Amino acid sequence: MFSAESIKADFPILQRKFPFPGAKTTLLTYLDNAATSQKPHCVIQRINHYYESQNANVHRSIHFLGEAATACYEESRNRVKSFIGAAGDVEIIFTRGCTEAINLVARAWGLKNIDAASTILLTEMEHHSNLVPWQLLAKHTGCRLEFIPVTPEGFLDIDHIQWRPSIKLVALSHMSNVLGTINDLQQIIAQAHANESLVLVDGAQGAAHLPVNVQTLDCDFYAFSGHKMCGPTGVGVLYGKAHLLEAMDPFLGGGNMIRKVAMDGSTWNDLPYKFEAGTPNMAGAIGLGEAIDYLQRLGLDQIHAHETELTQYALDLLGDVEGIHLYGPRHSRGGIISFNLDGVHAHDVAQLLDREGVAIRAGHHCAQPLMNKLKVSATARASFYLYNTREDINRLRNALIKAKEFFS
Ligand code: 7TS
Repeated sequence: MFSAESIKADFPILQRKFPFPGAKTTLLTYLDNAATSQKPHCVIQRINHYYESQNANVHRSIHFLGEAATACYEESRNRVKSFIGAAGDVEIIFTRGCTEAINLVARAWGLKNIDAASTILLTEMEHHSNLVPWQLLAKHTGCRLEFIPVTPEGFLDIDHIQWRPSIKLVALSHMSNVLGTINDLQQIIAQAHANESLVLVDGAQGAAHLPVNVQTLDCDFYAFSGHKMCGPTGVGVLYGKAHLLEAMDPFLGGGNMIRKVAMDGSTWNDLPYKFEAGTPNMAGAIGLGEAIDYLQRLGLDQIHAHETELTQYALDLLGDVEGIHLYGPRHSRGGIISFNLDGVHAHDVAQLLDREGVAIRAGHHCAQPLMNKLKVSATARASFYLYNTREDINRLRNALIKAKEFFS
């Protein structure tokens, strides 16, 4: 039986009481999971254990610890492979995070395959991490960027796409970090492939919350971050189909990514090492492996079902608050709710909620083009994860009512 209440007990930070001015000393209601998730005890312990008994550099030292660290690091890669259903370990590249993974593709694939006659298709709901790397590539190559519009309901207007051979790549988010929309990847990928375009999925808000199988989806690249899925910061993943990664040049140069180096040139290591220059974040990758194990024990289907149920509860409860404007669709969405209160700036809402021990984010959420589309400068945003409960949503609502009274 999935119980968010007992899952909460696995997270030390959610067991602490903090002194909030409006709510006295109390537990925190953490609703900023789209920014980063909290970490369960087992992940914190795993990282401690690594540093206390296994720490050495990987892929180079044949001593006992060197081999132990390498085995743990590679085992984590294998867990990531199974987690997203990749065909092989060579398709899993450890990066610093989702942002770096997307930049890797924009550089290493983009510079080789994109020119001034090419178009890259993005969407109006992208996070800056899946927009700016393509703008940088456009500066280098002169390629065109086009955007799939977002409908007033918060869905992608796929019928609007004019497919043509110049569209070489579609890069889109799995789930919007503002609207919560879960995009219909299957449909877009089928259309893109019929047009011989590749597809990169920004899975920063996907892999943490939904079951993902990259082979069933048939996406060409899938990028995500460890810290949004109970893992540590500073580690993320780029999945790429092996034949695409093979054909790409390296992104960063240095140790580990080479086979032979001479004064006048170098050759590259095999996958995945070709894309892992320098000493990697070993503790991070191993911590991510533990986080994946934790999520799999609970079940991604169950986590997704829990968040869907919680989101419907929250949409109903918040929808009744006078003067609230909720963004995003009513269905096909995950646990991210952006909103504004009439006459109150989103930052003031977040600040007043913070006094009550309710942590949300306010701002543009690194999606300024989408804010322009919504004709707002900022929204308040509550985002849920596996440990959130109906009681958390009740606290959110009560704190919102208090904030409204304060401003009226
Ligand atoms: N893509 C999406 C859809 C995201 O939501 C984020 C982070 C990123 C990419 C970048 O991930 P990173 O781990 O490399 O930074 N989103 C947010 C957010 O919504 N609030 O803080 C970070």
